[in-house]
Amino acid sequence: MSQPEILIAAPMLPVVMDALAARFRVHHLWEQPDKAAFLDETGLRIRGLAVSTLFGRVDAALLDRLPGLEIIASFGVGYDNVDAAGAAARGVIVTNTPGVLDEEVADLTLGLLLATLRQIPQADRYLREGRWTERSFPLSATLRGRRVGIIGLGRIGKAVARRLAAFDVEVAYHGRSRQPGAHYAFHATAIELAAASDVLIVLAPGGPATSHIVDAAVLAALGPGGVLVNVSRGSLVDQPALIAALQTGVILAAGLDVYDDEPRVPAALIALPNTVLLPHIGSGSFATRNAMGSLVADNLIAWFETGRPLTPVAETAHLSPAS
Ligand code: 8YV
Repeated sequence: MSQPEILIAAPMLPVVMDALAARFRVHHLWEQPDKAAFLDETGLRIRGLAVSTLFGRVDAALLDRLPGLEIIASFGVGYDNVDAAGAAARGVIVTNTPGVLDEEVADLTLGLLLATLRQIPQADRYLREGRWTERSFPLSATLRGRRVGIIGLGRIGKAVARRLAAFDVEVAYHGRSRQPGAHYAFHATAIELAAASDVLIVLAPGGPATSHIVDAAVLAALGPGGVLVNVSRGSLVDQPALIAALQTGVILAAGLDVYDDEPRVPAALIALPNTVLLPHIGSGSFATRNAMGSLVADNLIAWFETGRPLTPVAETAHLSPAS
């Protein structure tokens, strides 16, 4: 039997490319000089699509060009880059990479929180600039005694909450619903959580349902000593409102790994001394990115070998045969 044809939309890690090339007839979309002509000629035969957020959005226009598509394997736990509802309506399965990055992102979240509160990058710059010899680095804020609110108590949120327990701070959360079994205080709205917190950590998925869940009012409720940490998606925070809040002392500081229009970060955010800004590195270790890449390849392999994807997203889970 001929090998299924797979389209890789944008360059991916060798662990994905090699695994797919070994089992499938693979096409590289980014190498096509005339993408429209390539899709006209080959689109009909493509049965699997591998994508990462580097590619941009998998939308109806692309799905229209791939009428024989059975599965989209997306790199990352967040899949707001894929029109999953549109895929489901066409009977196309979407998979993501949950589970393999939770601890890594949780580690980074704690690192970013501490870096923001204790001004670790600022202190490093201070030393390198030779300023320590002039005078001691100014005193910083602290994690001690802070109440931490988590927006989105999913797998990563729970991994962050577990770590925070070791830091001996109070944890509460907001999410779509109260989670049975979670012993942290639940708040029905983001604004109530912010009002009851000194640190707000944003960990919910992106997409229209959570767009600007942290807006000017939530930042005002967090208050002048408050710290915002966002490691999920830029879309959850009203970025201009955040910049204004940081400029005017509505909140104390922010630690960000994600932005509205990555990799472009507003100059106003960069100019602020009370921000720690990371270039979306939450899952970015060799080991974790390779584990995510393997799961992308394994989803495609499992689908074409057994008819069962490993980690379909909720919108398309019903399309997988029951096990
Ligand atoms: C990746 C992420 O950086 O998993 C996610 O949702 O945002 C990150 O782990 C991203 O998917 C890389 O493309």
